Amino acid sequence: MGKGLVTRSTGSWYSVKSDSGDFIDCRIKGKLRMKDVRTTNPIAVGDRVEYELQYDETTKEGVTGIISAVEPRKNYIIRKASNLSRESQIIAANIDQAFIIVTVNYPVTLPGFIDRYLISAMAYRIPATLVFNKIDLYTEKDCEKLEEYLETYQSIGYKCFTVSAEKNINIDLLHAELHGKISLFSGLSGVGKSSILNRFDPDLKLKTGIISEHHQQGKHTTTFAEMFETSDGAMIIDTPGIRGFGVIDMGKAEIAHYFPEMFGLLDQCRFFNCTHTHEPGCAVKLAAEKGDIPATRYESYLSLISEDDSRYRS
Ligand SMILES: Nc1nc2c(ncn2[C@@H]2O[C@H](COP(=O)(O)OP(=O)(O)O)[C@@H](O)[C@H]2O)c(=O)[nH]1
Ligand SMILES: [Mg+2]
Ligand SMILES: [Zn+2]
Repeated sequence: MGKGLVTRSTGSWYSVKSDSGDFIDCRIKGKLRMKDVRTTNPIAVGDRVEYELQYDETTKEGVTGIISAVEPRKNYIIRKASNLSRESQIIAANIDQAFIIVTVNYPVTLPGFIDRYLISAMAYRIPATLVFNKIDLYTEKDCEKLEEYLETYQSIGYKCFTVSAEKNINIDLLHAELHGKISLFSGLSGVGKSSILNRFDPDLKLKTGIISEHHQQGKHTTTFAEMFETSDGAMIIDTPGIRGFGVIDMGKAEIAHYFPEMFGLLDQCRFFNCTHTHEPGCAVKLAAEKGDIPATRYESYLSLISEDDSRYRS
């Protein structure tokens, strides 16, 4: 029996890095599959597992593993398996920190997208950092937008990096945050996630370019998270094709708790069950009107709370 870390999964096969450093292709013991019927995958990238080696003539080496147990998770993130599905897919487990890669332009990342990500990370208690990439391309107008973003998110307390993968600007500062940790990298397709990873470690040789990913999305292929380890021991989970993750069981009343700039005001609202949308004596609304809460953040809040989505309990 051995122990290791799941670095990749394709649904039925899992790549496990054993504690002695070998990669072993593993499948799951049938009984394990049954444990949690509401998730489509019982094991995800980032899971620590126990496996038994067995002879398997279908592979070249003749040895594969059977995963027999999963260690308890520190955390995990999920998304609905599909729009209509009640099942959820575990995207990744045991995440130390999350990075959202943002481009002010090329492509445009909207505040609503950023905020949804930050709120989800906060709900999972995963510290999140913003990385603005492609600063080498920004026009004067893009730079103004960037300054607005930085002001908004830094004032709330989020750490921000401004980088260029193309020109290798500030990539080393970002890299220094990653040593010895499992970090989640997310963002829209084309923002430069793979390009940044290649800068961390050129040996990764990840494919870059928007076109191939567009192509993939068009085909509705299921995409899975994958963990990459850089030569200096940073473990990074890339989530290609996964636009975001959500908290499936978040109640609407909880949402304001995950906006740090609102949290301290909540007990000052006149009504204990204030939704911070229209009520008189609402401290959040007042702060938004005064500009103490950035306008885009309050808009994101209103949009999240008005969403008629089965992901939220009402
Ligand atoms: N000019 C410029 N282009 C970049 C930068 N980072 C990535 N790109 C380009 O943007 C495209 C998408 O990058 P990729 O890493 O594949 O994005 P991903 O989909 O997030 O993995 C590629 O053509 C990259 O060469 C950057 O900092 N500056
Ligand atoms: Mg990529
Ligand atoms: Zn209120």
